[in-house]
Amino acid sequence: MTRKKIAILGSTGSIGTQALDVIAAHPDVFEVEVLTAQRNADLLIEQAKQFNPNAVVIGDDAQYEKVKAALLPLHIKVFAGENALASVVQMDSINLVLTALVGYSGLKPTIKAIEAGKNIALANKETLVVAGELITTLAREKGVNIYPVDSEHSAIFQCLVGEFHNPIEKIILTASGGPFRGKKKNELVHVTKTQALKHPNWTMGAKVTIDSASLMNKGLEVIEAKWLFGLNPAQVEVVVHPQSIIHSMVQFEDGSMKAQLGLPDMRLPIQFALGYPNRIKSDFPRFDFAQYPALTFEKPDTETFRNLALAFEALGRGGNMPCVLNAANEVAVQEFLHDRIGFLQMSDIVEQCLSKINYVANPALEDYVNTDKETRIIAKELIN
Ligand code: MN3
Repeated sequence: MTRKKIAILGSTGSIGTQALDVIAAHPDVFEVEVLTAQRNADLLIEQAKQFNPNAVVIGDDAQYEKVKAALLPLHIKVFAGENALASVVQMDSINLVLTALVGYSGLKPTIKAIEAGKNIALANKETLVVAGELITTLAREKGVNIYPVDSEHSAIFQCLVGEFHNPIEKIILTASGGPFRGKKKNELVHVTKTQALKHPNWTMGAKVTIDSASLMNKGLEVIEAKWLFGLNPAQVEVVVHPQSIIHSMVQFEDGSMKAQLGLPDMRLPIQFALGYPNRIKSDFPRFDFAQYPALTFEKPDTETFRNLALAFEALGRGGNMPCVLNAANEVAVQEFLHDRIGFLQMSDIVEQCLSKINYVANPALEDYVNTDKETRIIAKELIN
């Protein structure tokens, strides 16, 4: 059996390191072809020494010499900068590109990889939020498959295996509710980033953890699901399920519903995306019903957590509005992480950007680029 050659964009982040754990456990199935990191040169060097890829890219030019010197004796090619990222994903030898970059930065390299006909394991949900129509159209043209890594979308994908010809009536995305579930607005005015960064169930990067606390993560996932599975907004429902055992559900046209369950462990959806269509034996901890006598469900509180409603609004308006939502949120999260705005202000900024930025009905790539730029400027003005 030939091994799948994987390029990991963002190998030093939470998804990237867990993907390398999966690959290390199955050297007979996978090999690492490319690793890329934005700033963490030390970890990138360490990973390259362990996995011996064909090439690595360090985003930060200033660290190029350091990485090059460290990997020269191993004959690993070293590149630096954004353009290098865009060209390295097109290398002939790559079978699958795992996009684990954070935020908008994932858009261009994902487009380049699809243009080169590479199948994508998509962990960077913002790519589909910003430019879902463009990405999915391009993928269809190029005959490229996009395998979801996000646990909810992986769950839906797993429910759909063997059902691809059967229409979906609706999907139900589950949400943990985050660390502030049950709280009201007046209790959220003064919450700190330390509190927001304590997710009850999942261990993830800072951006997605803040998004989970504000329910923006679920909003972004609603948009991501729309594009991955070709749905109308009305076919996407969100239910709060604090135990994070059911990772999401699909209801078919006969009324039957399928769910995918398991302990919250990102390695499982990562491994499923990398290994598809095969399920690979793992030693991940197994779920035990006796340990969870009560799996509970409740409606999301969109009065308090307005981001989820704002995401549905952006999706309903379409065009460049999801791109506005994403850019405004990326700025808001950064400002919150730097203690410059409060938790509730994040939604204010997103809402105001959605009303201030000009609507573009059928955006091309440059419209997305401009919308992203303009939104970031407006969002920063609103803060200062
Ligand atoms: Mn998720």
